[in-house]
Amino acid sequence: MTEIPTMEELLRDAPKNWGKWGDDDEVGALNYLTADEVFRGVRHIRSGKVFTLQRVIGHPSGDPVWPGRTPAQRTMILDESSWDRDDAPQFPGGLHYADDKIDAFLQGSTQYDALGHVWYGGQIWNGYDARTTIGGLEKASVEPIAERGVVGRGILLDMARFRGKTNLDKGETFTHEDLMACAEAQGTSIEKRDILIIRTNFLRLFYEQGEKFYEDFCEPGLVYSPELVQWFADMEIPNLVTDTIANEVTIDPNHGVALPLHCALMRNLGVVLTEICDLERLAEDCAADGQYTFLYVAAPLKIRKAAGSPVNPVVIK
Ligand code: UVW
Repeated sequence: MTEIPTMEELLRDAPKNWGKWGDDDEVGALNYLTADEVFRGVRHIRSGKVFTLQRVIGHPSGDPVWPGRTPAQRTMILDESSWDRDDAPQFPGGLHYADDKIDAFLQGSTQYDALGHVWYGGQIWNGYDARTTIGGLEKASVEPIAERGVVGRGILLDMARFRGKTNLDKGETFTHEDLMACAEAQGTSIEKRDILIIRTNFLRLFYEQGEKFYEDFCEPGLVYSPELVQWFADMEIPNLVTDTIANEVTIDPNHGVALPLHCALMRNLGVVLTEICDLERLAEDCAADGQYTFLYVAAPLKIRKAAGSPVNPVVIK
């Protein structure tokens, strides 16, 4: 077997947007989403139909997470059974209420990754020292993304439907050229600065298979090539949104490296990644009315120093 290259070797000549938006930038390619991009998205609202893209937390069949993470746990703190207890708080007038909390990986449900979420070679997005992640991200955390919000023209690329499948298979790959062909088959085209929303419906298998889903874990998705990375740079793609856990084929079949696009897109170009979305209702509607472009709006939570945040993105058609 040929030797697996390091990320540094693989991405030695890869393009970078470091410094493009200043030495102190923390939101990367989201800078492309100017007011003009907001209006371009708004011009694609036709019917006023609204779709939310978050997967429910607490699905009866469990919640899909990246191996090693655990699904969010919700705990009831106060409910109707609590108020007879001696230690229950008392409020004048007989007020009772329900309280609960969740213990959750910030990347353990539909989520925005901060630009400082992945790195190699000791540097994160914009060249910041990776040691700034110790104890919490001092640079390129999710907070600046949450502060600015994400609004622009979204385009659904229904790769599962394009390939005539219910869902893409384990390890199945596609390229930027496939995305363009998919858009064309849908009667549209990918434009510069579009927010790309890719449907594989792969997580259907998680709900069907449970723990077996993690055997030989390899999600389908975009596959690394220098041409694909250059295309993302040239197209000024601000945000890549998918319905898989990690937005790209888990192990690049050509080099054996795990998640190289996280590094090439997020760390080097500042493309923001959004994962674990539920695109089913939106995809059904797009197939029915033939409208695959729309206004996309998302705001992760403002969590200081966090590497990611849960989110419920909204699409308006
Ligand atoms: C990793 O980067 C490991 O996971 P994700 O981007 O899916 O949160």
